[in-house]
Amino acid sequence: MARTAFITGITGQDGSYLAEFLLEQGYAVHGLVRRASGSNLQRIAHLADRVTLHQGDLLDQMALVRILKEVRPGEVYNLAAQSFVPASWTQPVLTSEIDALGATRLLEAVREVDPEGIRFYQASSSEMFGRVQEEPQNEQTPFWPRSPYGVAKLYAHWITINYRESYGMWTASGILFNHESPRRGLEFVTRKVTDGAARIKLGLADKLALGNLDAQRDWGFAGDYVRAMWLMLTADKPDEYVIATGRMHSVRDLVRLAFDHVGLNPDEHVKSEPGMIRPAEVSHLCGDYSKAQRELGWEPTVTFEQLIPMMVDADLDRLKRHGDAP
Ligand code: NAP
Ligand code: G4F
Repeated sequence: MARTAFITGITGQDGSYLAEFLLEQGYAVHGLVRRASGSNLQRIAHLADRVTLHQGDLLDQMALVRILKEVRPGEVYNLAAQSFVPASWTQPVLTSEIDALGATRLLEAVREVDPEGIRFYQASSSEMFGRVQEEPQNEQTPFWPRSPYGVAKLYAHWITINYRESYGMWTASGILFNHESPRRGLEFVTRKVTDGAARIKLGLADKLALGNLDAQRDWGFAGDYVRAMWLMLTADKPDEYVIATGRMHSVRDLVRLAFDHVGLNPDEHVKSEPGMIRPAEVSHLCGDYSKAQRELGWEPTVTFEQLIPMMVDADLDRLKRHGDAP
């Protein structure tokens, strides 16, 4: 019989790649979708007849219990979140409700429905390291989150560990560093830059306003990172793992690579706006993924130098075919 997985956040970047990956492994894939007045299914439109969607919300405890009773999954991947860091300053309470308490609601649903049979994955984040306490960051590095988002994710990270320690539940958590793809939301910096470079190349725009160009991140490819989630949930024991590339680049490097790829000089188009600097910045992040490599056999396959041109090409292609549509 096919193994059954339930994914919250299936309509997001990672959810769409994870659904594809699990279908390839022969899983029956179910996902949680929020009711919206317009479609939020673009990223999984190509999977429409292969996944089963359930309407619900991480804010709605009863719905989560009802859906788990109906689906009876062996694996639950909690990817749903308000995932945009700046929005966590303008909507801190909502961010906490979804990203922090949402994890507790889902863990409670698992505990109610099948605490021994369900394996649980929590999407933790390198944003929890915030003001970093050592270089590079590994599973033992102390946390110092710098945004309401980071604080909420840290709560979810610890409640995931706590349910393992309190109830013996099979709960794992991946501390994932930034990962990107052509499906990345347009407000995140990689996609903003690749979309911006493509627009300027095609004459649809002339300027691109960014925030802190000196910030540095460890950027990997989302397709690689969802494979790590599955390796964690199918491992012999539940644990925490850093997933990263171990290489760090600045936003300035990112801009240079994207604009070089389309033969443009960024100095003529890109500027840093003081108003776009965050109230508290995470200046740099770089992950040590050696535990995942050793215990899960995971390593990244796509480099930053491959990732960014791939995203620029996808944006050029989309803009040529559909103009301004996302
Ligand atoms: P994303 O593209 O922003 O997707 C977020 C998903 O969560 C969407 O499917 C969204 O649904 C759903 N969602 C939001 N609020 C919800 C709610 N109240 N109830 C149910 N679903 C809700 O994020 P992503 O990049 O795929 O990231 C996946 C997860 O990994 C997130 O938890 C994120 O915080 C975490 N993470 C991401 C990265 C990264 O670099 N991408 C790194 C570390 C950790 P709609 O489509 O309806 O909005
Ligand atoms: O792309 P970003 O918005 O990603 P950020 O804040 O690192 O968060 C992402 O990665 C986390 C993992 O560490 C996830 F947990 C989280 O859900 C999300 O996926 O910004 C990256 C850096 C920041 O330092 C920001 O200040 O780029 C800098 N930046 C400079 N100009 C900008 C811009 N970021 C955005 N979004 N837009 C700008 O114009």
